Amino acid sequence: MRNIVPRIATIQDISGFGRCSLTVIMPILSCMGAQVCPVITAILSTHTGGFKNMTFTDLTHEMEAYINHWKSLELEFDYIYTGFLGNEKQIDIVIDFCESFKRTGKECIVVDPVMGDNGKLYKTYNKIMQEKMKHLVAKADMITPNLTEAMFLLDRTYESRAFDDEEIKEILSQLADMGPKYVVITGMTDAEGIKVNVAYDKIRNIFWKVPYKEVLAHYPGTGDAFTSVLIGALINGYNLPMAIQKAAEFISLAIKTTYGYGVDAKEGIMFEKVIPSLFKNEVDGEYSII
Ligand code: PXL
Repeated sequence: MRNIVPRIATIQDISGFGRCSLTVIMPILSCMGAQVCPVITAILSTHTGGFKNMTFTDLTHEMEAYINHWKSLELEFDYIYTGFLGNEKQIDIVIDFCESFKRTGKECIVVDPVMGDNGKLYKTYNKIMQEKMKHLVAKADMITPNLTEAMFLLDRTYESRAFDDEEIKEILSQLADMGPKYVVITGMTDAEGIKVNVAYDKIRNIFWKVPYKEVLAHYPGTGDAFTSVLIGALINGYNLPMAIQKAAEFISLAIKTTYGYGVDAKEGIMFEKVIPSLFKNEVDGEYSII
């Protein structure tokens, strides 16, 4: 870490209402002790997950000058974190950003390839973006796809089923072959029917399986919260499986809390209610090498 306060550039949209992208990422990472510097790709009145008549202001044309200013300031980042991207030009800009700001080789580029869920691509995603995302993944040190995104990146058919350890390892290795040193896939089910987040550390050649308790309620923005807590935990010195566990615990707690209040799921997880849990160091639960 080169900056006194770890510095993260994050390239994301801001959706004013509905708790996703920057409105989730910035508070979580600030609480975990990072300085968050956003490159804003678009301004939406809400996320795209179900509110009628949302507004969308595309900022693609502003991004180049914005980033050029940062280049002239010779800013250095410890982490570069990218999420939801709105069009193929933005993916090119992000690839250029990663190349320009990877100055010492110590920076960690985290790509959350936000493309879809439950076996389907988001409506904003097309084939060209799906192909370009593979180039961005090749630049990443770490990727955090869900199972749907993992399958799209590998051009495999999505199947909502259990996977045995050998299949899990094969999927993780194939993604690591695309470039990243660390691969984390969320939301898989293992051969025993247990919900697991899984990971591969290519440097140490270790595969991890980190079980979590499934909460049967779906909210937008949970992927953004997961990757933010994961990065925050890594910055705070957690190892990879413990960082995954911390992120999963935070999401379960936030979902359980939100579910209890019975508010409309479109409003996202009430992470504000559980922010204090980020400050405790211990994580519970098991994880194993597979
Ligand atoms: O949480 C990912 C995300 C980010 N940004 C926007 C979205 C979504 C998911 O739906 O709609 C605008």
